[in-house]
Amino acid sequence: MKYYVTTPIFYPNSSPHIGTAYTTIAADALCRYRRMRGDEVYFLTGTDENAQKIVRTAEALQQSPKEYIDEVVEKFKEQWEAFAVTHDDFIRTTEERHQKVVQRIFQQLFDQGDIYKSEYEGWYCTPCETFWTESKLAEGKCPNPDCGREVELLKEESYFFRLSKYQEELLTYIREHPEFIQPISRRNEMLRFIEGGLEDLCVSRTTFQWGIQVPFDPKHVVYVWLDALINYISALGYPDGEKYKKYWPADVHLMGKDIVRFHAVIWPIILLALKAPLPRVVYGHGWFMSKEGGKISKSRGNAQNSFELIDRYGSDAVRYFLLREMLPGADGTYSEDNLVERLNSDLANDFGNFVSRTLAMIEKYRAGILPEPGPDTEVEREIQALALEIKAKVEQCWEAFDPAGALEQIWRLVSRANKYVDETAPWDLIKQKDQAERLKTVLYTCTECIRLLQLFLAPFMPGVPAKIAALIQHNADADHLDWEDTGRWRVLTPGTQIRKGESLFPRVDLSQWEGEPVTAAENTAPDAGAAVAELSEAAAIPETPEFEPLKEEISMDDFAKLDLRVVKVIRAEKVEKTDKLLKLEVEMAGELRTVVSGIAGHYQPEELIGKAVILVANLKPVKLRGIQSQGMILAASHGSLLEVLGVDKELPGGARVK
Ligand code: ME8
Repeated sequence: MKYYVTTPIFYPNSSPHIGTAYTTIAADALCRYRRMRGDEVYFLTGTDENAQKIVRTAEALQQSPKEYIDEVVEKFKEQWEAFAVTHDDFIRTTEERHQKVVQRIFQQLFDQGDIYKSEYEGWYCTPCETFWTESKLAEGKCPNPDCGREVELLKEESYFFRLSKYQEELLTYIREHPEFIQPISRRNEMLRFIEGGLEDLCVSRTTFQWGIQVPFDPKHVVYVWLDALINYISALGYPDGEKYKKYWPADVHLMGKDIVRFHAVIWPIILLALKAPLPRVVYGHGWFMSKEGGKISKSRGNAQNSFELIDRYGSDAVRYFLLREMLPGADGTYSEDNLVERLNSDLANDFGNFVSRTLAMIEKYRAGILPEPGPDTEVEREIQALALEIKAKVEQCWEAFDPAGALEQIWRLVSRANKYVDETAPWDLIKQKDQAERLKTVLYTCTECIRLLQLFLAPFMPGVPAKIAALIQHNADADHLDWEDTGRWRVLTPGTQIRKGESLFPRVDLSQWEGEPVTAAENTAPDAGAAVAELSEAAAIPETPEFEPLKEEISMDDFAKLDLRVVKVIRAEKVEKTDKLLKLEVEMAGELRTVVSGIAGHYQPEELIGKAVILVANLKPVKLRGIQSQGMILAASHGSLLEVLGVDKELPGGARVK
């Protein structure tokens, strides 16, 4: 059977981190399991490169978008390699093979009347790359509960996609296909959302050029989500590529809950309009949260450097932790303490210890030769039955995209096997002459359990099978394991030379690193939503920003000399032939003033319009690039970060800041 699995294509506006890693590792584990079953798996991941926020981040770093993304994309590829991810393809949406398909689909949808030209007036959240109507905003900000950032008012000529036309067809489809959106909580959420009514979606932009051009109207670029979703078929060579014919529809699109809405509404409607089959399953897992409660993300600065984590604990242990910790329909908690605890208890104590004690006994009692077992007794039959039961349960968990559930099942075998050793006490059996046969059965059975665990754990920890193969001389071709072997019993060949080897998972102690947790993910890519850069035109972006030293003390009178006022930005435009300067027109108690501000690297002019910001109103005017600048806008900056200060409620232009 063919089996097509995808991850989201990630925005390369930040380095990969443990959150983005989760989806890809979960997809990899699923693919590995499916390959063991003999399925013809196709596994796609990639990067989503035509987003506006990419341009902003690149600008803030004074790089061209292409130069910038090429670097970050390399990091993604390195991360997947370090985590032993076995994707078959990595698609980048700046590749021609993708762009062609997007243009073709845009043209077709336009030709058949599903896309039409009109004018968009509404709000755009750049960090989320999402359009919002006024009524959906939360107190004027992005309503996405994880965002809440400023939105920009857009008014531009745009193309629209007739989502509303397909609303009923989509609802019928979802109702008739209970497996389509999973888990059930997300399905219910989506049904409510669609039943609330779909509005046509703005699918083009004219205010910037970065993106895929609308083929028949090149001043427009295609809205990034329409472009991004199409990756799932452009990578297969839609519409007539061999891979498309073979693998589409996808068996599962895996993703975090944040983007289920796009995959459960826009994507199926594109496919309905193209008369192409819909994916079998859209699965939205929860988020990894930090111990303090926030989502793990680059913009919150709580994302650990995953390369450093792998160096410390090994890729298998980090994979195990992530896959074990995310329960279906819930969020997971990430902390290095939890990771160490799981590693020590599950991997070192339970699993690793079972393997070492078994093999050490074979070495000690049987000179390292796997004995010929005597007849199974009730307890061995019970373990065999348990293994069969676990096999069936693990299969069900994989069907339900629940790796944590599968691991929980597998650990029933680990626990039972440890208990078996304790109950049968081989160290006593060796002392009793009439128990020689029994001892052989026990040692053989324990080694059979190691073989079963080698197979069960292979999808989760791809390094484990080869390590075990070296010890028990079985399944040497660790890349071609057969899932059906988990249902067989007494497979190992007696007489095999066993090696005790090193312990599979040595215990670790955080104090090994002097209690220092792994550092935050490298900040090569500041979050675009936080609008970044330097205030002064000449200042370079420091690698590791230092806080500026405090200035000398001043008196209250000195401070009172400053006249700080709230002003409203009425107009904003770039100062020609500069990268850094914006010319702002601001209103203060009915008076208009012109101010030149060095923030163009951090804000698009249109982002500032309507904002209430703070002006040093009694600063002697200066001429900058021939423009008289009447005051200075306040902004806070640190390293490459910069934010203009402002007020966000009802204060009018002219209000005094004291
Ligand atoms: O949304 N916990 O890209 P993105 C779990 N380009 N998963 C997390 C996570 C966390 N804390 N943080 C991120 C985009 N993720 C679009 C997708 S697809 C056609 C376009 C994972 O870089 C999770 O899979 O913001 C989430 O959905 C995805 O990263 C968002 O990645």
